[in-house]
Amino acid sequence: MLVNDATRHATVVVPTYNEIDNIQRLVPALLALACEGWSIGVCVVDDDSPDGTGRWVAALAAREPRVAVVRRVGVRGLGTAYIAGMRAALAAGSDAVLTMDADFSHHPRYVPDLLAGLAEADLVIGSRYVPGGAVLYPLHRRLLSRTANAVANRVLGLAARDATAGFRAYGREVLASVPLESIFSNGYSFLLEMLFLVQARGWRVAETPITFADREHGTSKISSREIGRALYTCARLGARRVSGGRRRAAVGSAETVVG
Ligand SMILES: Nc1nc2c(ncn2[C@@H]2O[C@H](COP(=O)(O)OP(=O)(O)O)[C@@H](O)[C@H]2O)c(=O)[nH]1
Ligand SMILES: [Mg+2]
Repeated sequence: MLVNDATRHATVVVPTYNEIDNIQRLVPALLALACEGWSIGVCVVDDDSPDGTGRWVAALAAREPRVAVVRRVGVRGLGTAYIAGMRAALAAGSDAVLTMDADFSHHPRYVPDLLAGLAEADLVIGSRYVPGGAVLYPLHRRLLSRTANAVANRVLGLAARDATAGFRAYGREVLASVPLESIFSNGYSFLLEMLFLVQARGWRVAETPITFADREHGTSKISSREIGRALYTCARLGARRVSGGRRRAAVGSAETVVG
């Protein structure tokens, strides 16, 4: 990863598992973006994709300094992939870290909006559910997403309307403040837990509208097990929220409960 001192640097972390047809178009599209005041790099975190995604990115990274790849063997998991990419981006000195799917559900054209949002917020979410946002998605996935958000907002008190969105921009300080190694959730509930921890620390969270399209190539890796895990995450963090509230009331303090 190349970090230019003159402008602020943003790294886009893209977790991949069997995304060869998407990644070959996504990385060039990200590198071609013009974002005022920012230079852009990409860090792909690949879990030994059988279709050669990691190999292709590694070959590109060997000749393109704005591209990095983390190749993991013998592990799978979206949450730990995000963490590996975030750590690599922070270690490279990035001022902002974005996360997005490889599959063009999260279109690169919104990256400048997410980065611009960091002027006023510490975490910016590319949101389907704020005015101007939209979802081009099959009905069952829309229902699943809406339900997950409704539960997350109620149980966890998350303020964002799209709390499960993986299209995000984090300021460096926000990520540095969260004990990434202590995040319990893997898979999709990682996103809920991350937002919960960011909000608990009092960071400013904003949403910018995006139109979310169905993936262009390949297949979704979401499984019914993930849905069960997300519900478990809500219950676990919800219980922590309630007991934290009781603790606060007992000591009569208004301080933010951390973690
Ligand atoms: N490294 C890694 N990436 C993953 C894993 N599971 C999913 N991904 C990637 O994470 C992103 C989101 O997954 P996706 O299948 O698009 O989920 P959906 O958008 O909810 O259907 C995609 O870029 C996937 O390739 C995993 O176990 N490891
Ligand atoms: Mg996707």
